[in-house]
Amino acid sequence: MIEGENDLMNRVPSRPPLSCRTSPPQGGRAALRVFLAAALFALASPVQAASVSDQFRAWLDADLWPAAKAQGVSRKTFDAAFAGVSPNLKLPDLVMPGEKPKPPKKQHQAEFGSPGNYFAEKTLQPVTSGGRARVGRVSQTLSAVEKRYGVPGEIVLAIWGRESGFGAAKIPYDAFEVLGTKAFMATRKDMFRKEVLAALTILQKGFATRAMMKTSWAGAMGQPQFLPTSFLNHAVDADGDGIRDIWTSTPDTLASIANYLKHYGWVSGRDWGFEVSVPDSVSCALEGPDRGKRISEWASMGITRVSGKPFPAHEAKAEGYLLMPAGRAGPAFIVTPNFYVLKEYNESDLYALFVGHAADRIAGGDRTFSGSWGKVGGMLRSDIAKLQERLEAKGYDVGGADGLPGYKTRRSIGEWQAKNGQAPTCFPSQALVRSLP
Ligand SMILES: [Ca+2]
Repeated sequence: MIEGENDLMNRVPSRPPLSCRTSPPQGGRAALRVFLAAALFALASPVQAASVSDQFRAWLDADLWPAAKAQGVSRKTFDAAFAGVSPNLKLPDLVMPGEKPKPPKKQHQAEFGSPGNYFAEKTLQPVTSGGRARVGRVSQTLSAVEKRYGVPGEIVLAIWGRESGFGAAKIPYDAFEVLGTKAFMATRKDMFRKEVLAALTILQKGFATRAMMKTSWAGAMGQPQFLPTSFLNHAVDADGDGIRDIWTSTPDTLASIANYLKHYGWVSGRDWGFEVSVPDSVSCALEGPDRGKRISEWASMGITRVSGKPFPAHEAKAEGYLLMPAGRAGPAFIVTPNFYVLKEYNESDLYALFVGHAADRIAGGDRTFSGSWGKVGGMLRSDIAKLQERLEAKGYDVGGADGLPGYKTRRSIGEWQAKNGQAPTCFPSQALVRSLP
């Protein structure tokens, strides 16, 4: 069991969703709204656009500067960081000054969308074949990293590939433009305020130059896609040049990813998890990191590995957790505490599963899941939120009615279905929205 694991963390990414990190999401209504607002500012109302910029400048001086100063940032550093910076109104998830934030109706984060799309071969292949191609090239670094941090090389490669295409992804934004805009006017501005202050600390302490500090549109920096607080806490200098260079150094990037996982409790010697068959006699409502059992107990309930092999002996006597990301409409897994460590990198079951699965393929050759994903994940967030509210009204814990179907929502659905004489599916559906009073 991971300390502090809860459904809020389960369903709200602690970091920006990586599928959206290198380019703004296409077609998201919120993004479109912001884009239109930005276009309106630019075309029809230059005075208003100027006024947002003026308000940003006033906020920098009156609000952010005192906070930065209090943590040891000099005026010179502060001014250098924000020289020439004005709010970037094209970034998604912004709230115009004077407006109220609106919860998104549509699901535009791939991490919480259709699992079938998320695990498409065209998405997996570049990570797995790219990872295999690099095993030889960076073998010395990988074995040093494995030895020092206890994290398997293929896990580090899978994250590197997923986050930045092994450093090939364009990460073109200025950290202070993105983080400054978001701290000023994003839906999660408190979180970004901490991040922009951390970015100022990085600059003040000379850990990186402003020119180096490039981010995705979501403010995540460099090849491991670290937010500035993660950089301060987890980045390491592995090539010995004295700089924690997560932008251009491969050894620093790989060691920093492994160090991050180690800090979050990666258990050396344990797997991340195994795909399994779950008989109908075992309820899908048993899933979740707070319902762990010895893996041998899960096996005695009739759960078997799809490979036909038994669970490794050292795993069988340790704790494991049932994971069914699409309920009965998709593959099932017994995962270890390391699965939840991967979720610390991005709070989504599908993300952690992608990394574990890609790592298995890098190490052991391409294979697909034995179970197939049903047509799930296409519902509107607003409809899932409606379902969650109805379950909450009946006393079920769904981890907050946020429209994201995390394990608390999935198993509450299963429990309600069982209680009402239905075969548990443990996943939201339109039929459930209609039938659940
Ligand atoms: Ca270095």
